[in-house]
Amino acid sequence: MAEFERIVILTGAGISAESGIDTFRSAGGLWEQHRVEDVATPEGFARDPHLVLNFYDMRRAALSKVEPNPAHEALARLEREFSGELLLVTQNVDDLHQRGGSGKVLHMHGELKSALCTSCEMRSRWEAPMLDRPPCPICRAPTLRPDVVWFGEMPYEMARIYHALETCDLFVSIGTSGAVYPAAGFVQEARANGARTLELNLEPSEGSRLFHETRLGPASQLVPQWVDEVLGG
Ligand code: BJW
Repeated sequence: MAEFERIVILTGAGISAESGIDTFRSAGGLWEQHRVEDVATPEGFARDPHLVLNFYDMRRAALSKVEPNPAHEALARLEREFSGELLLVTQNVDDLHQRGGSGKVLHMHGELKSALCTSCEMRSRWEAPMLDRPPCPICRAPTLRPDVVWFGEMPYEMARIYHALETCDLFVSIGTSGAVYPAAGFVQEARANGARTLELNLEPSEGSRLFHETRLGPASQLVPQWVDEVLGG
């Protein structure tokens, strides 16, 4: 593979699928059992906070039962050994990139292990349930919600991401369906600025035709192979 100096990687639910975390849009996936409007919108939370807090409490608790897979570990190796600039952006709210060894991960859709206080708007590291409405560690108000980005809300760190997309020479999308914006538009943004674009996915995503190259297969195989190529190993 040609030498690259600035790489942006976007990951989605597919990278964690082989660790045992359901994707959203597969049959039997996370949305299959829930209406998106009920559990992933501010309106759904306002309507039924109990349902939403319980949904996220269960997903947070389930993190202790899963482990990073070779795809997460390969991206951590890339971070350690790549001599250029690397930005790892994930849409995932799990912590498997960090536990796989990545030190710098930008969680554009938030994190299960973070709480957002709707009173003081501060974010706090959070591992416990929220269903019993515990107080905010900062302002003490019982108004915590999951620190995740729901439909209609602004994802985190967009300025930093768009700046990296404008200047990267390689954009790689791993295990995401390309169904949710703004992440689904990153490939066009990078391409418009001259980057090479590569998709690694189990099956073609909605935006596959937008990439210069698509490789199909499980992330646990494709990602370590690609990292070996980049590192010349
Ligand atoms: C494997 C594999 C294996 C399986 N190996 N691969 C019309 C046009 C444009 C935009 C909009 C529009 N109408 C509405 C919007 C905006 C809306 C949106 O995109 N809606 C769409 C439905 C069209 N977006 C928003 O509201 C966003 N905010 C926003 O736009 O703000 C305004 C703004 C303006 C300008 C700039 C910036 C912003 C917010 C979106 C928030 C999404 N939140 C969620 C929930 C997070 C919390 C939680 O986890 O509960 O994020 S929704 C859900 O989807 C979650 C995911 O991060 C996200 C993406 O899902 P992902 O990761 O792609 O998973 P799947 O399941 O879809 O796909 C899995 C993939 O893995 C598949 O491709 C498989 O093939 C693959 N796979 N096994 C490799 N082993």
